[in-house]
Amino acid sequence: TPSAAGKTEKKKNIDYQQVYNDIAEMLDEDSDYDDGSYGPVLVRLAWHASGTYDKDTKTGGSNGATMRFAPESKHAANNGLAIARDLMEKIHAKYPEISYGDLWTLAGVCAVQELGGPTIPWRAGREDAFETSCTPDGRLPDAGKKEDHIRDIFYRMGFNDQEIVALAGAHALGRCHPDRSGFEGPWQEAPTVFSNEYFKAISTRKWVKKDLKNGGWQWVDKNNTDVMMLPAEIAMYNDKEFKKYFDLYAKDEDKFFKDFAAVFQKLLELGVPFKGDEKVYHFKRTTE
Ligand code: CCH
Repeated sequence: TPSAAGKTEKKKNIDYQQVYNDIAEMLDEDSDYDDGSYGPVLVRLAWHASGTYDKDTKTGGSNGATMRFAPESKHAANNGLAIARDLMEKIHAKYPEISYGDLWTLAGVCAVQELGGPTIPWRAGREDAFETSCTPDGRLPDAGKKEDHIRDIFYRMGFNDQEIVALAGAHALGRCHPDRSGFEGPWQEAPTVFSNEYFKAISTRKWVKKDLKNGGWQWVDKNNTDVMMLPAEIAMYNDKEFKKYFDLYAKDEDKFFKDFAAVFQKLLELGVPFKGDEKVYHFKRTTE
């Protein structure tokens, strides 16, 4: 059962590197799942748990892990994330002291690192809340909308244009599922490797519109119609202010990795009431 919100807890004695290692081991345990890794869906869980933050009301964010509860678990944006939450229950059973917010964000960090991405500094300190803290529907971006909507959503969290584009680079990982978002396919051909390939794809390929069976549409690469871009993404790329950062990260992967590490940590920490004396973890990859 979740611990009461705000309750002062005794110092937890959790080996977070061991938690990381256990999650890492789980990532490729089912070769039939998608492209052979649970990493991408775990990154999406960490992001959707965090991206509900509203800087003005200081509500939402990863702190309460309120996606455990309806109505938030049933928000259309969260379709498919039960898979990720169920995986994390197995880890939680082994480490019952960890808060779900800490666990889900640590899993996002683990997935990015294990799939080849940068080291993401991580701190513990989230406390589980109850369903009364669930955020209203509509706080996460709608992929069918345009760049002004994307700005509204991410400015509400406190990000600027460059940070928004850096975060979007996470779409190097994973794919869209017709039964989750209604869109279909990965953003490029190597969806289990964290890289700047997303930026290379969006900036160098010829994107054409494709109608979908469900009545919607998306962009596909003219030369490989299995890879896709969301309507919101090409709208962003066509925006002058956003475009310069897409082009920057397409040319400079080191810069992307550095900026992504900082902005992903910022995302995962939005609204978390740190006391200031938390240990900052730089988890060791299982391949190191
Ligand atoms: Fe995303 N994302 N995302 N995304 N996302 C989807 C999948 C992933 C948008 C829309 C979608 C971020 C930002 C945005 C991941 C990480 C991040 C899908 C398909 C849609 C639609 C869902 C499905 O069908 O399974 C939009 C719009 C934005 C606005 O900018 C950010 C930020 C991050 C993380 C930093 C990852 C990873 C996936 C793949 C999930 C999987 O299961 O493969």
